Amino acid sequence: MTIYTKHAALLPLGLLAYALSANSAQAHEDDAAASHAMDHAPIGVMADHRHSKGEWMLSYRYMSMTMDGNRDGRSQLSAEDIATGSPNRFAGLPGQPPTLRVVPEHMTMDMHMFGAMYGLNEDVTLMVMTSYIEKEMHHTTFQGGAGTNILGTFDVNTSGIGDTTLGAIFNFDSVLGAPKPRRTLSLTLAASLPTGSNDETAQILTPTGATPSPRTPYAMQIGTGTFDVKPSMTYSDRNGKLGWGGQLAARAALSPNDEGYRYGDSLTGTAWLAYEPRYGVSLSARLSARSQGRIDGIDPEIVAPVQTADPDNYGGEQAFAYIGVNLLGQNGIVKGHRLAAEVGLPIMRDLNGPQLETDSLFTLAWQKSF
Ligand SMILES: [Cu+2]
Repeated sequence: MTIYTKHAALLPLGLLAYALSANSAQAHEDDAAASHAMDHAPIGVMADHRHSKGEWMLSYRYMSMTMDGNRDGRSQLSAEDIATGSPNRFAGLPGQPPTLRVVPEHMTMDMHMFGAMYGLNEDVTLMVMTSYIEKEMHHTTFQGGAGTNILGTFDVNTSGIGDTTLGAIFNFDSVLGAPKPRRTLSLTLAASLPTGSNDETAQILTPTGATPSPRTPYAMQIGTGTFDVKPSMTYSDRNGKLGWGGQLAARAALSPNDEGYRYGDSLTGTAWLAYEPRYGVSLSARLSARSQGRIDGIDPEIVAPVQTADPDNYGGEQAFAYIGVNLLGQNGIVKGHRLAAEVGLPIMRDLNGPQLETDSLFTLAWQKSF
């Protein structure tokens, strides 16, 4: 619950901006050329909009994800279920028990994402995005090779610069036929570059009580180590105070990384509705669904009786529902600044498990064009 306390403390910033900008709002209401809060998709959607020729945008997003408890497929598993019933793929190697004896029970990921966009012309917007990522995973270690005696618990923390995305967003509005002022269709072609590390190490507690510091499992690495292609297609439209849109986005690694593996390909679809109760404010509801494959290949340095060390325990199908708000400041120091927040909760999780399940997603962001 501490994570919600932290987020709740940030929300007054948005309300402050709203209060400061609440005056001359009416003046822009009927101006078709004016920027609207809903010109941007809900903030959890990336590469959703374009910029005019010569226009820059800088952005900062704080994104947080919490995971608590495990599941396999759609069924939840307790730590004891996993310690006694989930086979260890490394069983038979020296010191490796027949079942998983170290169980991740809780994880948080905090991401600070920095982005820039630039309108090359009316048809092409360039973008670059990178991040600083912090991960924490809490584990329980069961004693020896069998039974449910708990030996102890330990936390693993990793952090660092994440992978970097470079891309271009192309204007495909004309595909939709006769132009409408607020209707857009964009095709994004982007590449993810492996600027994040994938050889992080951390101290662990083994079932025998040893405390070595091996390479951490895949889930605790910061980068993918691979060059990925990330195409996406985004549609948006509006009519008066109501807006809607959708995006289909894929990601695929071109080849295995230096350690011998690549993350599974993913496909994400999302659709949203937005409502503008007053100028400068947009409220949104969004659904997303994502499918991702297992890790392909294996890092030979990652060997441990823990689910996260098994490349097969990655990927699956998940769907989330979100509510969000976009604010576009009107006056004084917030004029032209965008603030946005979005909270997501799971509605379906079918995981290649045992795997930690995602329980909440949160994004808070600032954007400014000039
Ligand atoms: Cu932008």
